[in-house]
Amino acid sequence: MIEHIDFEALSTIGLGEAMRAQLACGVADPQARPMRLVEVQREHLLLHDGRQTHRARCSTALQRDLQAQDEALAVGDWVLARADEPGGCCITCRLLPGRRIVRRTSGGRANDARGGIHRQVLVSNVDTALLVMGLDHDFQLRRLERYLALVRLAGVAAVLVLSKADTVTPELAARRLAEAGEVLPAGMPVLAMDVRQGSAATALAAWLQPGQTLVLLGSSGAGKSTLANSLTLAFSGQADRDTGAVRADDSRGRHTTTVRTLLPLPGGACVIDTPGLRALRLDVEDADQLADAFGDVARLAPMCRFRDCQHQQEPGCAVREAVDEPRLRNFHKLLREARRDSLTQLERREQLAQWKARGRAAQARVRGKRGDAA
Ligand SMILES: Nc1nc2c(ncn2[C@@H]2O[C@H](COP(=O)(O)OP(=O)(O)O)[C@@H](O)[C@H]2O)c(=O)[nH]1
Ligand SMILES: [Mg+2]
Ligand SMILES: [Zn+2]
Repeated sequence: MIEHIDFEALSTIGLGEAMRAQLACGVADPQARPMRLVEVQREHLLLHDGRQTHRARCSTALQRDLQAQDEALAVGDWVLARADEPGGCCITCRLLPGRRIVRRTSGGRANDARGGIHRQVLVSNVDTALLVMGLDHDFQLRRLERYLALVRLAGVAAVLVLSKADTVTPELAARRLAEAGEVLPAGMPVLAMDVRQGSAATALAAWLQPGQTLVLLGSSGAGKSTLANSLTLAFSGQADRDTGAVRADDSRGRHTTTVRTLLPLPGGACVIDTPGLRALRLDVEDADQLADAFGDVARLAPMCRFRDCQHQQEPGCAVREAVDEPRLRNFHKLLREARRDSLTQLERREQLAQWKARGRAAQARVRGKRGDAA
């Protein structure tokens, strides 16, 4: 069935080597064609076959399979789809995904089989994450650390793009560049730029090779959609913003990104634009999993006096001695969040009772003091 696969068309929507090899081995449903999920909409899914987009639904069997694994289709997934109702498709199979960026959600009930912990795949089959952060008031190291941990957990390469370089003085830009450098893993590239300019594409050319998929992550207003637009314009040479990156028929308005959308760039790479994430909980259980994003903590920990040092109050803590306090606080915060998610319902109730008891004790102390003063 390989002869029916249009590899050339698929290469325009980010078909990489691994997925090409998977397809070349033969597909499970010979009546279906490989396509890429470019957007999850309320009523249906949007697929791209390399030439055009198709509305699609998920087959009941696939839906059931995915649900049983606490899985769902995500933007960037490669799927097999058959022609369905006129103009529509039915997805019958998902190809084994490569690197995925995952966050935790607490949508489920605490007493369900997974203790209320659910994972949401934000994007699938991504090669590089562009972490976009403004050099203006958007600049926030603690948020950057969170995004860094998110992508390093996924094993996805990251590039820090500091946008709005044109809105700050060169001195401030240089200072913030240096500050960001302090929290980045060694060797991670950083670029400062005005992302509205065509030169943004030149600066990012190394990551925009054909077959590559990039995802834009960062807070709302950071410049992600603007960058996506600049990349599309640079490659197509078209001055019309409505082609490609921003759809003319988008009733939501062009400046508010509300869903994740995969945009094929004319150069052969793809970029997934995302809305800012309000709740970004990491999918981790223990400190070891944060080692990649907090390399300094991981490196220093063996030098603490106690082998099980938590880097909190213990004497002889090498981490507390050397790591900036706000950074270490953030490390603890990310861990605490993850552990709170991992608590069973019973543990959560016990924790709540403890907090209440502590609150009552504190109130009693205050009342006692007032009594003394009177
Ligand atoms: N001056 C300047 N403005 C920018 C830059 N990047 C984004 N903006 C502006 O910031 C606003 C938010 O950008 P947008 O791309 O919608 O942010 P998003 O929420 O991350 O997608 C828009 O008005 C952009 O024109 C930049 O590098 N320089
Ligand atoms: Mg946007
Ligand atoms: Zn320690």
